[in-house]
Amino acid sequence: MPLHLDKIPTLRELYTRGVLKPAKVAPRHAPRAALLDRVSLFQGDITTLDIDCIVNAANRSLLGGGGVDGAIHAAAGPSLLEECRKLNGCETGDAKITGGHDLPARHIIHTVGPIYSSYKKEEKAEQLASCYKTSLQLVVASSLKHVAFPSVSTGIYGYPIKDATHIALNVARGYLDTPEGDKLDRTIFVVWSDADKLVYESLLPHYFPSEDEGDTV
Ligand code: AR6
Repeated sequence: MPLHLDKIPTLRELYTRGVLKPAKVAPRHAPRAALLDRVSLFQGDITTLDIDCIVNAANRSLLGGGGVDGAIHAAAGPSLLEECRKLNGCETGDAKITGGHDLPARHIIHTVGPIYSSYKKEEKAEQLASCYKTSLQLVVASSLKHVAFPSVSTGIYGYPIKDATHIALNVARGYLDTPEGDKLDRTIFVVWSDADKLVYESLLPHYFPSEDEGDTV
């Protein structure tokens, strides 16, 4: 069943319901009321979202795989693979856009996250940040208004969920604070497991504090 944008709860709704609670320590960013209506957390299948654009956690071939990539190709149908064949792959940290094919979403941005290694933490962190930043830039450059991200690299590619979530939220907050970011109406973080949902719920208030939170660090 396609899920329309107005059924996806915003951070404001999640604060009101008590799902999100103010951070216990001073948040990293100043509260910005407008962002509470423009960011969402959603638990479920990203392929059901009836929005402008969803992001795929792909591999460098862009020719499909397991995890969310497999789910997106299965739901979008074989014509997505045909379009992907023409893209000549994608570098780690970069992103390329296709149509949504049989998905309710109009477009798919395929980004390639790093395969995690604790020996190259900084390089991996830069590559993962680049996935989010490049994808957000591509959304705006394509005049799209909404985007949904899965938790890139944290499944088969093994990136620790807490570190990856800090990177995702930091890049998104930084981008949404720019004039380009102002063009985005909704950025949705999609989680699959309960454990990942808890991580997002605990970290979101540090990057997107509710209006009545105090000083930042
Ligand atoms: N909707 C939302 N999130 C999902 C879905 C879904 N339908 N299915 C899985 N997830 P992963 P990666 C979550 O492994 O780590 C593929 O083979 C999942 O629980 O899909 O970047 C590619 O071709 C996890 O939180 O992506 C690459 O080879 C998150 O999506 C490789 O896996 C990402 O997990 C990429 O690995």
